[in-house]
Amino acid sequence: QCKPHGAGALAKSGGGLYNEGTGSHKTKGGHAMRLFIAIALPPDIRRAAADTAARLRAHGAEGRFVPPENYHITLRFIGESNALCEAAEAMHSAARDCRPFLLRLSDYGAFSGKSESSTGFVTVRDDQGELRRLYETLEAALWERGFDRGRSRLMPHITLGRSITGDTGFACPRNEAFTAQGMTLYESQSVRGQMAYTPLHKELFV
Ligand code: 2AM
Repeated sequence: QCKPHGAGALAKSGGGLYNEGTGSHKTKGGHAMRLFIAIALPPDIRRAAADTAARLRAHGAEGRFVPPENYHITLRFIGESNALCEAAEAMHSAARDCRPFLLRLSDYGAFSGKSESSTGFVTVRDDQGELRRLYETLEAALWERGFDRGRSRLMPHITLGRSITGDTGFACPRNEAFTAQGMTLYESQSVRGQMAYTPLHKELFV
C-alpha cells in the first residue's frame, strides 16, 4: 500500500494509482494529471528573474512571458500520470541523501527550436553539482517505480518566456544565490489560458 511521505502529504489523489502491467505510468484519458518536479524559488530570486525579463522586454523582445509567480527550476518533467504516491515515494527516497545546497543565477540564455522564436531563460549555476546529483538519484528512484526515462541531461534554468523573438544580442549577467531547501511535485493545468501550478507534495532536504 502506497502512503505519501513527508510533512506535505499529498493534497489530492487521482483515484486508481496507475495502469498496472504497462511498466509505465503514462495513461490514456482517465484521471491523469500533468506532473512535474521542481525547485521552488524564494521571492528575491523571483524578483531577480523578473528583472531579467523586464530588461529583455526593454531590449525589444516579444513572446509569451511567464508570470513571476510561475517561475521555477524544473528538475524532472513527468507528464501525464496519476502515479502520485510513486512520485512522492521516489522524491522521498532521493531527498534522503540530499542536504540543502546553493544555486546561483547566471546569464540569459535561449533554447532555439526549428522556428525563429525560442524559449528564453535565466541560466542557473549548480557549482557544486548537487542539483545534478539529486537529478540522477531522483531519476533512478523514478525508474525503479516504473516511470519512463526523462531528459538525459539536466540544464538548470528558469524559463522567462516562450516563443520569444527579438532577443538577439541580449545579455544580463546575474550572480544572486539561494539555498535550495526542497523539491516540490506540481500539477500543471491550463486555467483560462494561463498555466496554473498546484503543489501536491514537498520533500525537504535535511
Ligand atoms: P521549463 O519551462 O523549466 O523548461 C511545467 O510544464 C514545466 O515542465 C515547464 O516549465 C517545462 O520546463 C517542463 N516541461 C513542459 N513540457 C515538457 C516536455 N514535453 N518535456 C520536458 N519538459 C517539459
